[in-house]
Amino acid sequence: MKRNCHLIGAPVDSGQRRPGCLMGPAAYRVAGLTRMLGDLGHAVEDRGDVALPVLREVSCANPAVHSLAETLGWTEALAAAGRAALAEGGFPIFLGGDHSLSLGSVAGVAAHAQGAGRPLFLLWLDAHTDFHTPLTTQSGNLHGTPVAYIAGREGFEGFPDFPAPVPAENICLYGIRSVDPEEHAALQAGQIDITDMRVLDEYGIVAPLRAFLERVHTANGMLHVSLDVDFLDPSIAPAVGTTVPGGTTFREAHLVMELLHESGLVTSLDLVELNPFLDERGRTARLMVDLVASLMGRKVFDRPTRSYG
Ligand code: HAR
Ligand code: MN
Ligand code: MN
Ligand code: MN
Repeated sequence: MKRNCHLIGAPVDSGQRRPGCLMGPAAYRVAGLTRMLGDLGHAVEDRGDVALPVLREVSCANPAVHSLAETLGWTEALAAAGRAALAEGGFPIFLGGDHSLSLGSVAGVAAHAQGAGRPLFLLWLDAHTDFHTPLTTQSGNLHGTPVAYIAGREGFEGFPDFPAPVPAENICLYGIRSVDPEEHAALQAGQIDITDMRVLDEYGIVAPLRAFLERVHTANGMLHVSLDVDFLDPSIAPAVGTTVPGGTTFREAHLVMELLHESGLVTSLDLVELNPFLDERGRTARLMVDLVASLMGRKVFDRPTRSYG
């Protein structure tokens, strides 16, 4: 399926404290993202980088939280950009930027899905569950909160109400291996599907993903994929501020992308947490671009498309 890709630069670095993520969109462009998509036969519209709007004054009951106003500004601007891309029939690809950008990208996608009367599903490829609220985070880094916002947890005072929170059974957290106690308690109490590395070690990278994709297919859902660089093992993807050992391998990650392509179900994508300042000669940026290539249809041999369900 040929797509009309809308590249949406999101030079967000307010969701954590280490400078560098704001260079992410530029690194993806330098690594050849646009050319690669064109070579695969897709149309590409590079919408440039989203600009941060004028900030409001806001405060948070948790004194650890920092850069709240900036994060809110990004949330609103990126939600509008994502919603507009989908309304035009585009396939939005958000070039981050730290993971707090998903507060906005997924809000925009959810607003569109609600208008289209389709259920939204979320595949979160990450070492972390990002299930804090602004009230539970100890680090104060809001990149650790988007899944809670998307799932409709309380504690996001000052944020726009999330349009049509995504039900727990439509969320799949994949590759998880770092969870804080407050997140753990909240996730234990809920129904979100947590495919942690323990599950992937035992069942392999394919079976749990196929089961999730089958549910998306059956429901005629839209599927947003959020790819955090730290989903990958640090040995192949060093350019991220929050490395956690024991991540997915090169082949596992490509296989995930290939299965997603074959499913034909993905309708929007985030690329997050790339910090080019921490990279080694661009290798992480290039790996991320290659993974997007697999997601968008690059393969060694063409085989008949599989259907799920
Ligand atoms: N859970 C930790 C915190 O809240 C680390 C969160 C790190 N998040 C990301 N994105 N890098 O997954 O501070
Ligand atoms: Mn267009
Ligand atoms: Mn993350
Ligand atoms: Mn992470």
